[in-house]
Amino acid sequence: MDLRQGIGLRKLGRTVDEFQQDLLSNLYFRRGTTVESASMRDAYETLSLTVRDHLAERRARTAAAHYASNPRWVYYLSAEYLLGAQLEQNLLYSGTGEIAAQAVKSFGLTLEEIEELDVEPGLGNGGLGRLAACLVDAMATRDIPAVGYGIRYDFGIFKQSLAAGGQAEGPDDWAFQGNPWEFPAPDDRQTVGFYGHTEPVPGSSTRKVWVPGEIVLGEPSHMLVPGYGTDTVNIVRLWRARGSEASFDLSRFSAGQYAEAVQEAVRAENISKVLYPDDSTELGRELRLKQQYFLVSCSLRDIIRRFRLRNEGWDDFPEKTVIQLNDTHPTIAIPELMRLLVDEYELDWDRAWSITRRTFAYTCHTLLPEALETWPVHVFERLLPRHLEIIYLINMLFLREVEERFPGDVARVSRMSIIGEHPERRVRMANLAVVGTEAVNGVAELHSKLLRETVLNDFADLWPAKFQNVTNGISPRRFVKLANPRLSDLITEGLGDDGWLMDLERLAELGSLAGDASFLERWRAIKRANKVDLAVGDPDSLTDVMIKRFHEYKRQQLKLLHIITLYHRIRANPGGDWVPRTVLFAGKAAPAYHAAKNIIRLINAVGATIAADPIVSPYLKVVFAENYNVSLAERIVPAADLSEQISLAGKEASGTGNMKLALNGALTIGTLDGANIEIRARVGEENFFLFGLDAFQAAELQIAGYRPWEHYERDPELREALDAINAGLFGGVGHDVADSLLGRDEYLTLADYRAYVDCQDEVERAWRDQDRWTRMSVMNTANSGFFSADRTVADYAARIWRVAPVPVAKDH
Ligand code: 26W
Repeated sequence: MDLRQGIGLRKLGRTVDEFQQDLLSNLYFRRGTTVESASMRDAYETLSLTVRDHLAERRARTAAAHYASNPRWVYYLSAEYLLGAQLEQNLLYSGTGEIAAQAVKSFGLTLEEIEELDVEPGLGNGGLGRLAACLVDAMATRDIPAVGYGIRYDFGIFKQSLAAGGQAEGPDDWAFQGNPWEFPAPDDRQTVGFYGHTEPVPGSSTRKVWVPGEIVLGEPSHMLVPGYGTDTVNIVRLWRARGSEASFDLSRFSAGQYAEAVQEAVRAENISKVLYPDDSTELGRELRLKQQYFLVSCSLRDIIRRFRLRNEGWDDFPEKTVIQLNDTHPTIAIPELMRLLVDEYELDWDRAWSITRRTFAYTCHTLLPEALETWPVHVFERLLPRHLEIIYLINMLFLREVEERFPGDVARVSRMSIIGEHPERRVRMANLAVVGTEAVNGVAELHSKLLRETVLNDFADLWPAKFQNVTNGISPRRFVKLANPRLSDLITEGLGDDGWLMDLERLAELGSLAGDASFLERWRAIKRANKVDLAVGDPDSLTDVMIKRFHEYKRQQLKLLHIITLYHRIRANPGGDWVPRTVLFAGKAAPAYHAAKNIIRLINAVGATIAADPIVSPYLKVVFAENYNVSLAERIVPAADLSEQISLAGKEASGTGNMKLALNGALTIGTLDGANIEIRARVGEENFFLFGLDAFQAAELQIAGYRPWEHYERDPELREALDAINAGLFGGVGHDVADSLLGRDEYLTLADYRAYVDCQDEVERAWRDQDRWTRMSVMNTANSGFFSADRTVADYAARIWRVAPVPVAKDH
């Protein structure tokens, strides 16, 4: 029996009876209890462990295949992962869904009631974190050897609740009851240093010894990332900070100084205590940089440990390793690899730099200047003194290259410098990321174009070939198959098999059914049934959905102005033939982002006013679904008729909610921003509701001088809406929102108001012809196959990672 190949392992139940046996033995042997005294928690843990075993068995064969083939690895470094609830996914990916349902039934339970206990690890804020989860899912599905590295925050994204219509935040102790989906691996602990000073190394001009002032431990635990329709199971390895053994001061404890005795351990654990809930504004908190370095230091040591298991010389390192930086958050990895290669492995600087540059790639996920991270030099000096020295040397050699290429162009040199001088000396992480990587990509065509032409233009001039685009994608398994089983079954029936789940462009074949009346009837019935399940409003009303983080550039405030306009129109003509509409908002605002929180408060105030209005409420309903997360998205997306993607053109890097909604047959009303442009190009202009300024026009208007007041004066409906807010019509709430719109209106909300409202009238005209609407809906799903994360990963693999799939032998 060759255990290394994992062959000959105890067979896992594949029949209902065998699965029942496995459940019982796990209840006894791993939960230490019996059926009689088992709790629902026991049922959840037992079922999870039983399903996990199926994936772990595949994991063993995957690890064996990867070890044998010594492949080129993709390491995805991300400060955030929004993995979603695991049980339902793993039942699907392990192919045990049916037998599990039967087996638990024999214990008088249903999968649905057990899944209630399946919390989702909310280890992310929004788009960036969820994209990371979709990409690691697609890497496994494409048999790409990969590891996702992240931080195991004790507290994830805050729990949102509404208090008096405003957002209240509560701690998210997601693993309070434990987490059956992770494998702690304390034996792979790493040590991480902070603070301290550096000392020269006699005889070396580049090497230094760093003497940290503080040491913490990084303890990993990994979660399995199964591929769909394949036996590959990759992992996500999440690091948790622990105090070193010596961190507990027994003498102080026995002296009764209990808090002091544990303060060092607490200080250490604070590093991975909580996720920073900001998704667009860098706060520059030192603890955040500590988190980023903690993630990077642990991960690079683990990557090097894995490399040296199968490889000798360092020159192979960039051949066997590609590290993708998910935005600038893990960029400190570049000077950290230099420190390890030069200081610890004693490579000379140039060789180390050549290895480092060829190892890393950087994905930028934003265009907002305030989201581009820069750290005060004095913070770096204190926290990471050796890294600052290395950054200075990298910068000096880099600027020499710039001066050679653009002689005398002092302004360009200071723009490109990794160190910004004014108003204070700061380390520009985006500049460092571009200088220290082989490839830089945006996440949608417009975004990548704007990166090349604006934010990173100087670098694109210097290294044009380095800049790429890889348009985002989503996992069709989670956001179609699991979220919308009714639609998935109809698609599989229409296409003849479920191969589309791994080859999403096959959805195009649905186009031929768009003219089939009975198919359209069933398509419409499924949407209605999903709306009944969601139960937020009249299932026959137009379900108008805006689900995403709150930010002024995403313009939830514009949707609000439309709602108030409808309110006035209906009150002005109570008997009118109005299209019943349910507007559903969901999303969190960063706790310190007061302008966004004011918009949430006004949405709920307007919703309450409408609900209490006997004239309007029969036609219009505004709902705010609390605590938006991956699981809630899976419930809302299948029930949406209209997808709101109304950001100011040039601001939304890509969007991924737009893709999920289009794939589930929602029609998009949107601007020419991010991936909206590519969605419209693929689904057809006739199947997309376009409005507003494009990115060029918006920039022009801001340069030319924008006076929002003029739109107020010129447009009576707009004036009526803003006056209503200022008159306190909605519970006296919203003055701050109205003031900012009539003041700066930084995101041209008033400039796009008229075009948006007129476009919404177009939407209503289309909705009145349900056959036409349903055909448009089918064409959206049919032509959105491009937005599969599998295609996104195939693009990264071909153009940036240059990796090949490693097949995993099927189980004998
Ligand atoms: C420094 C604080 C901070 C934290 C997170 C700044 C910026 C971020 C993220 C980059 C914000 C984010 O999630 N960006 C979103 O990334 C998605 C995936 O690529 C895109 O689809 C969205 O358009 C983009 O807003």
